[in-house]
Amino acid sequence: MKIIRSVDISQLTKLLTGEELLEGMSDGWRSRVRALSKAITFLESEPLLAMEVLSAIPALKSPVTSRVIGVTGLPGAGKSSLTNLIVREIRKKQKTVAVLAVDPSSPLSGGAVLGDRVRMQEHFKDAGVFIRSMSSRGALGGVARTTRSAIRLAGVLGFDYIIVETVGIGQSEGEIVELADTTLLVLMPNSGDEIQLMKAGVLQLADVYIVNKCDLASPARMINELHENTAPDNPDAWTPAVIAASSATGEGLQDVMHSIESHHVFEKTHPKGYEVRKQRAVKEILRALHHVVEPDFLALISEAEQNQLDEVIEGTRPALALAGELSKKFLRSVK
Ligand SMILES: Nc1nc2c(ncn2[C@@H]2O[C@H](COP(=O)(O)OP(=O)(O)OP(=O)(O)O)[C@@H](O)[C@H]2O)c(=O)[nH]1
Ligand SMILES: [Mg+2]
Repeated sequence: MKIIRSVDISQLTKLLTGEELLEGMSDGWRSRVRALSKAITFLESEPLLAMEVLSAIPALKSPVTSRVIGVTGLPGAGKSSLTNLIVREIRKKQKTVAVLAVDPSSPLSGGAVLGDRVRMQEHFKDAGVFIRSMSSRGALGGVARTTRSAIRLAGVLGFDYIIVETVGIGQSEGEIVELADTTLLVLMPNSGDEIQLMKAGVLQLADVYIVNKCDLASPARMINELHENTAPDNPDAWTPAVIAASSATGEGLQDVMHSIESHHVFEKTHPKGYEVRKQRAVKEILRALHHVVEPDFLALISEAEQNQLDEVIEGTRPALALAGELSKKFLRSVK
């Protein structure tokens, strides 16, 4: 497949939809999965082309029905171990699942990636499970752009679930909330740092809070703190689930599965759920708009008078003022 660098979009589409098989492959599904993996490699190396590829893939015009579940939390909280168990439950119901493990750290560390391999190895041979580690490699637009594109591509294959594991608490978690239909935050008992964050309101982002490793320490204090700090102000809004769990013993797993399902039903049927999905869509469109016009605006900025740029650099002209002028220029040019 020659999609690395020179993008043959129509071929990529055929490979992803199974209309064409990869050379030497006879199994349609496995060929599609391999094509997906190659396409993600391409996205990682050429994130700026992602939008172009995505908007050109006709299959994307058909509805993408995969449910996207974000799993986030600090390093070592047990995200991969828990994901492994969730994948097992999904497979018991004969549903398919793609796992995208996003490592925002240096591609050289490889720590989390290795962890994913070990933690999820029981599923590597299962054709109904696609597991892929992704590194952001300092990509322009960050983890979010590549991940978002990878989710869309996996959606073309029609996975029932797409699980996105990301390390973080705070900023990157904000990103995952925008990408996922349901976000799980995996915490550890007795983590003073996390309790501090919670008090600062940083944690009011997830839909399901999981205090993992409760086989090692009592989760009681953390659970109480979570109940106190995550209750919504609006009684109509989704009340986040707070669950004590252990990926070592399987405790709490059924509650996690149940909460994922309840949250899905809430988003699909409750008026507030509609609001949340609408806000997510608006944000996604805004981001997409940004990506669409970015090349034109970069060109405009490079064409701007040197003295105008210098004024912004020196702080004598607000960037916002120049941006206003450039956008007027842009609008005149399209008229
Ligand atoms: N005792 C106990 N150990 C656990 C539990 N969950 C995970 N672990 C262990 O904690 C370590 C980290 O687990 P991972 O699942 O790799 O955690 P992670 O959040 O995916 O880690 P990163 O991807 O590196 O951020 C591993 O040694 C696991 O075996 C648990 O519930 N109980
Ligand atoms: Mg992990």
